[in-house]
Amino acid sequence: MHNFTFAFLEEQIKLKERILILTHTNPDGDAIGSLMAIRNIILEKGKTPSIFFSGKTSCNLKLEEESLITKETHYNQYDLIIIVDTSNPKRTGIPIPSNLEELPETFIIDHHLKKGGKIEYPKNIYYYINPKATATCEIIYDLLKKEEKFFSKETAYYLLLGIYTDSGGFFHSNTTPQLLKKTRDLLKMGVLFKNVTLNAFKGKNVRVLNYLGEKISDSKFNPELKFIFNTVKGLELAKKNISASDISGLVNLLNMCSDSIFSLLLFEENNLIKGSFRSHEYKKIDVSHLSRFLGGGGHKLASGFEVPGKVVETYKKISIKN
Ligand SMILES: [Mn+2]
Repeated sequence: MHNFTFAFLEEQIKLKERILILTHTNPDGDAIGSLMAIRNIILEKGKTPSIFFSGKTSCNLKLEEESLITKETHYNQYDLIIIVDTSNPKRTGIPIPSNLEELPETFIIDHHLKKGGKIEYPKNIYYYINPKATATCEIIYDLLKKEEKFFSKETAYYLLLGIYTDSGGFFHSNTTPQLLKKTRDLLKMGVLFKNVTLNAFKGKNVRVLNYLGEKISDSKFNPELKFIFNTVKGLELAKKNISASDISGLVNLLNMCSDSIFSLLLFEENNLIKGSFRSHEYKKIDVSHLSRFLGGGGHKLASGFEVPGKVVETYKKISIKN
């Protein structure tokens, strides 16, 4: 689903002077990779765009990248905005007007579908959304290749960072033969694979490993519905000086269980519960149905939702107290 070509985006970049690139808060490897890839592409055209993101990142950010972030910023300081890896401008961490028409010309490149799967944007917002793509970086790669655009080795590095992290290091079922072919092409450009893997996943310290161990050993299995789950509380993490991104792989670790058809992790903080579901292709369940039922969204094998309240667990039941 798209209403622009890369050539059109390039034209707009040429015409505009004040360009801002945004991504979702707590950016992952694909968010950072796609943001930096677009930044490089614009730099190579002789313009210096501003970049902004907020929160903690789950990939190892180089200090150089962190130092590039624009501090406080407002949309009316720009005449072109590019948003990557989220189709919801409100998830970018900058104040967004309730009427999106007030935004300057904005381009969205993403692989997530909004709740309900509908795309409704005013005319000043152009979108390129492909929910079949493994990563936003894969979409950018496809756009560049399709329109035969040149891109540098540095851009290729960032594209591979996003592809590698959003496929779980080629471990998740979204690792398609086409994705591996694209990876081969990027590596052929001279990208060092060890740099990608080093920057993609943080090493875990003893404190974090012990905590993950605790959460695996006291995870619960529901024998009737055949799912494995656990709850993590923000306060508990703060006491142990562990960040939410340190344990972002926990739901995948629970999903290693072959007795369950899916794993569920509930993260409770400030009277808000964020739930994550994971499954595997062989388990034959579409967890996006579950998260949609709870007002969220996502993919067949990885989805999530948010509900206000606190988790109340009893032996047989998990309920939510407001
Ligand atoms: Mn992504």
